[in-house]
Amino acid sequence: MKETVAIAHPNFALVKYWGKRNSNQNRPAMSSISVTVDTMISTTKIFKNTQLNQHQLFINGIEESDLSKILPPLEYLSEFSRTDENLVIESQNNFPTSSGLASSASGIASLVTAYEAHYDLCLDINHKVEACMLGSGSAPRSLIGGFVLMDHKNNYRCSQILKEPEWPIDVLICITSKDPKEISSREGMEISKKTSPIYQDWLDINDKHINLAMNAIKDKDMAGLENVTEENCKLMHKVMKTSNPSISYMTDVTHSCLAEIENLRSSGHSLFYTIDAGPQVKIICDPKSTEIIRDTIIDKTSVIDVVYAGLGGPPRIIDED
Ligand code: 2P0
Repeated sequence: MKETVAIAHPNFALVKYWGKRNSNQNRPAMSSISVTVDTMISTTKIFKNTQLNQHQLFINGIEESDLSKILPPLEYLSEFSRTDENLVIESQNNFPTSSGLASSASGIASLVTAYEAHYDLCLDINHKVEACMLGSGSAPRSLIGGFVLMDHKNNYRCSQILKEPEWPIDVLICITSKDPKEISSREGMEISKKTSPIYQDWLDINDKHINLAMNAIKDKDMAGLENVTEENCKLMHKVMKTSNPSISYMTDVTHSCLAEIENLRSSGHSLFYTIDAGPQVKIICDPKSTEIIRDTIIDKTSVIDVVYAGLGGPPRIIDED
């Protein structure tokens, strides 16, 4: 039986998406900019389901009953493959799932990539963006390597700002907890959109943050990218906090990582952070400082682990027969 296996990497947003324009089709209300990382990987195998008359999804070997993130992309893609074949989808992550490490982005991007190859489709990037977005608003960014822009004013066009070797920076992912988050991003975004008094400010500042980050990345300006990334991150977490009910994904360990980042910065190291819908801290740094940053965070905080990554490339097929 034909099986197709694809891999994709997660991406971490420097200018973030938090809030949908349209919940039905899962369309973000703002543009975002991300980095794709290399050592973290979702591996997705697909093959025809001969046992059941429905799709089945297994994540890390356990069957998932909630198919709400994969059915819309599969329905969209079936218009290109012209088949209603049911699939078994087996997805593995080499990192914690559903804990703020963008597993849905890399999971969906690897599924769309596997599907395209499985049915010999030649989809253009805009169709792949659409398929990914129907699954997860951050997933289209994982279709591209390096620094990526997803432009909501241009039909969510995704483009590469810099290729991964053009500005070699490192990403250290401080794992502060492996527990799945209590409020999903999807629920949290809807709560913030409906209740945060500063949600409109968050929407209004998006253009400015996108422009600042675009210029900083093109100029390889670490200090400029630090300013806009941290300002954008702080504002998103303020939007979450001012929501009703108030949403907070950070823990004491998250805060202790932030304190060490300030200390390292005061000692002259070039680094900055971002935090998503989870307690993990992502540190972006000059490779010259990677080792000392990693050692310091491990020595001075109670992190479970610090995962090292460089910038990663686009998804790819690793096995087809
Ligand atoms: C981002 N996050 O831009 C932001 C920052 C989390 C915080 O996109 O509902 O899994 O599937 O579109 O993409 C995580 O949310 O949400 C996310 P859905 P998604 O990376």
